[in-house]
Amino acid sequence: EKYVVAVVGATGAVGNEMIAVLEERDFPVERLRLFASERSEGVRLNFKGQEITVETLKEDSFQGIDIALFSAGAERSKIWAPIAAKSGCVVIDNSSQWRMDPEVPLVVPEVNPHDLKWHKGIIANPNCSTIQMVVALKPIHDVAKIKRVVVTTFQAVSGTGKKAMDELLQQTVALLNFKDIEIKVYPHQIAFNVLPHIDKFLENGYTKEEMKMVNETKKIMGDPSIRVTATTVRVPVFRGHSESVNIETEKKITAQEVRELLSKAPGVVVIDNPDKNEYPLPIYASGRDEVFVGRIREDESIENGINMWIVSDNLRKGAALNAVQIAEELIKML
Ligand code: A2P
Ligand code: 11C
Repeated sequence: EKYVVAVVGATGAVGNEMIAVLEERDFPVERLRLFASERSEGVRLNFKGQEITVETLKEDSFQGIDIALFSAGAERSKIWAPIAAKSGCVVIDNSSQWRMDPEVPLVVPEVNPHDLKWHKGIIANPNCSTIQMVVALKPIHDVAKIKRVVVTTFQAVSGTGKKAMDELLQQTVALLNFKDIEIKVYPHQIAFNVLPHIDKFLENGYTKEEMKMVNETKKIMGDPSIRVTATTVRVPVFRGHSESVNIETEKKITAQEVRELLSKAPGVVVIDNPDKNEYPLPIYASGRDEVFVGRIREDESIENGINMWIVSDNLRKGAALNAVQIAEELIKML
């Protein structure tokens, strides 16, 4: 069987990747429809050697569409996802709009595929930094029960979108040519800098990105008792989020046991040979599907603790790939 699939936000950083992932994985697409803003009306994008014209959204756009992958921002998802779902289409939404809604499953197929069963037309794709972390945490949680997670992230500019990738490039070129830079996307220069600030600040002093990691982790893992605290940081990297993750477990688990466990875990690749200077790096994770884990070692400051370094392509597993994997699980259930 084949399906009519739509990508909403097709011209964006994630949307582009969604089209590529659908093609690469040979998702059974009968027809692909592409949507973006008026700015992109008439733009043609390639899918399997065919040119597809980008359309703008209208009330009846979703009629006849089976599955819609949304990545056009939370505001657009708020308006259009319910309209799409009403038309009988299943929405897989990459924005933050519906993630914490109790009526909406928040799914990482390696972690909680069972939650797909209770969807009511909208399924949420988690935040990129959360996805790569829970893929690595779940196998450990199942064996040793995670009590607490302390995470610091090093996030690529592609997480912000295309404009931020352009800004990093332009600032870098300008600075290397002793020219003035333009600062538009972030509150400060991003080239040759590190910003301890992703998304808006909230009243508790954390950023929205940090609280997404806290709240989404509990929902995906299905365990509100896991305590999570996060510091999220933007770094001048184009693609691939890196994370320093410290966990405390109820049961003792050794670094070697974690290495063995994660070596067998779906979607995970362990790269952990410090004697050869081998550990996960965003430049190698870029364009890849897996979550890479290394620097696995015991936290010597507590009884049952593990430190590790987790890297994955934020546009792939962090967004487009996870969304397409959800679609693959869905059609298996039909
Ligand atoms: P457009 O390219 O026409 O602006 P990114 O996160 O990389 O910035 O991409 C955002 C995506 O969301 C783009 O594809 C963008 O289209 C799309 N988008 C923005 N506003 C709308 C809208 N009102 N309706 C549909 N798509 C939109
Ligand atoms: C970033 N994690 O790297 C963000 C991007 O909630 O989907 C994704 C924001 C979200 O900037």
